[in-house]
Amino acid sequence: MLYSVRMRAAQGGTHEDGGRHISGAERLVPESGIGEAADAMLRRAMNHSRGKADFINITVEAMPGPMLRIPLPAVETLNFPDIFSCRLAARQLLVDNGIAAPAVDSGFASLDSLADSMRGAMLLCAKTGIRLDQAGMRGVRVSRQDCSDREAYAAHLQSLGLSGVHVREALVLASKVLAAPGVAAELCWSDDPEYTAGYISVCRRYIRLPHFKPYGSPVGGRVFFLEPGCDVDTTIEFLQNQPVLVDVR
Ligand code: WAQ
Ligand code: MG
Ligand code: MG
Ligand code: MG
Repeated sequence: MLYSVRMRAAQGGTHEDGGRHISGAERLVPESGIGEAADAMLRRAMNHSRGKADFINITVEAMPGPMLRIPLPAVETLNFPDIFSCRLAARQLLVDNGIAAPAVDSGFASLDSLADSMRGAMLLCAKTGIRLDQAGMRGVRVSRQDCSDREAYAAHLQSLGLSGVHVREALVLASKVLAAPGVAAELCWSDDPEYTAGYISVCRRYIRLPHFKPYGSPVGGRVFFLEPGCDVDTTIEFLQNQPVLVDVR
């Protein structure tokens, strides 16, 4: 049996009371790994570059149901030299893969205009760019996912020349999002001020770009582009609740 261990941390009160989102994390671990996972999350929440958390919620929950196994997408890095060229490349790739230009532009504008971080993602129509979820400033949180084999995953990342917690977590999350019914693509960059990189994922590819925002900016987030006419509730249910293990194959 695996357990979902998840954390959310805020500053200035709880998320529900308008506290500022600092950090979140998601793991699936056996019973023997709960303590270590929770401890790592606690330390991370208390030493975060976005600021010191004064509200930290760690939830531990048994996951009795069957885990869905899904593959990792192919990983590519496009080393464009600045924000303008990275964003232009991301935009073109999304448009080339079926996301309408107004929807892509709406995605960038939605993230750029965030006054503060959301805990979750915005769901936008891939054709019109209109927001489809009702989750407001909370957003839709992708939860109950992890890699199936931590050593194999670390070795895989190392073989790609990648390291660090950002890519490790983002690639697992993006794998689940790509596998979700109704999801066509994702656009993401970090809200951590020292981490300017982001990615788009579409058509089983995870494409990293090093510069989505100026160094020092706390503005980042996630947009999921949904296939027009999909059942939004089914997509949200999968993203939030379906336990998923990502396999390195
Ligand atoms: N579900 C939905 N949205 C989330 C989740 C989640 N589980 N976790 C984070 N977000 C949203 C939320 O709005 C955050 O403010 C935003 O994403 C950024 O989260 O290949 O580190 O954890 O080098 O800061 C991408 C590039 C790193 C990695 C992304 O995001 C690479 C990153 P962060
Ligand atoms: Mg994170
Ligand atoms: Mg899909
Ligand atoms: Mg962050």
